[in-house]
Amino acid sequence: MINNRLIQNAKKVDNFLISYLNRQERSLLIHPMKYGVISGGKKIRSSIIFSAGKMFNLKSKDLINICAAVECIHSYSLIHDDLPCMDNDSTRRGKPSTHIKYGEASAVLAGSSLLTLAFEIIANERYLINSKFKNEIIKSLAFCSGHTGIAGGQELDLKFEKKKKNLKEIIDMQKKKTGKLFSFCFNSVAVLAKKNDKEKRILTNIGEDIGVLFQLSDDFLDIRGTKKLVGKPIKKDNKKGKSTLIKLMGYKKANEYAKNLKKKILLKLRKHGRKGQELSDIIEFILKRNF
Ligand code: GRG
Repeated sequence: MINNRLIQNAKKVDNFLISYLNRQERSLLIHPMKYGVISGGKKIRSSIIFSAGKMFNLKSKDLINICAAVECIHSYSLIHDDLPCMDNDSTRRGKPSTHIKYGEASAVLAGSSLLTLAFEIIANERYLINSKFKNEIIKSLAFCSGHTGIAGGQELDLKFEKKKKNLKEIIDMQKKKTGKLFSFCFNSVAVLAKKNDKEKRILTNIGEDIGVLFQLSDDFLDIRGTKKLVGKPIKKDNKKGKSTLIKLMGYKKANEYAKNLKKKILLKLRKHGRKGQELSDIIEFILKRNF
């Protein structure tokens, strides 16, 4: 079952991060960093990396650093997203947000340290992949995280609040805010699988589409989820005037849009046959999930 696979993968990445951080010099920020990144969250981006890697027979030992780096960036973005100057949320993953537990200054610093840790984990000399691939992966992670990616998308998301935005503007914002990290997952797998530029583009586009699908399911959960299962406050998008596809087209049409997007993604994965099955199961999980 896919849920068990997600749990196993999350544990694998948690264990990697625990031993990685344990090998580092102690610092005051280790606690808020661990609090923000370990033992919490679905770590679905890591499962996507492992399952996309299976399509090309990649070994999990060659993917684990990329998974850990992605989870550091993702958790960093959540720690900063919860801050009072951003979405101002006091609960995350069923626990007090990092700034509630450790204070704002420590949350900012722990988030920033997770960002830099992500790059260190990939650049690390114990990560034995071809150095040309390493460079390409580091460059791609920077592109997806900064102003051309997650941070840029977050800026748009905040600027779009209480404004009327069209479909193209909302999709563009979501592709950056949520999609870019998913497209990084695919691009890094494509690099390690020695794919050509055209194949890389096809794979990174699938990642971006998965990001939009994931954001849609996150927005559905804001409406129909429970705080207990989702682990964060719900029914906030409407209050904040967030520009979502649900706000633009209504729940029913947004649901149709999501189903069609899911079909489109699954169709693209079909050419990988049985090797793409686990990834297809994750795509199904994304729309069905209640956490
Ligand atoms: C520069 C990386 C960077 C960040 C600063 C705050 C910020 C800019 C970006 C926020 C991006 C953001 C919060 C996107 C939302 C993506 C999303 C739907 C998150 C929920 O992901 P899940 O469900 O969370 O995978 P878990 O808790 O399971 O890890």
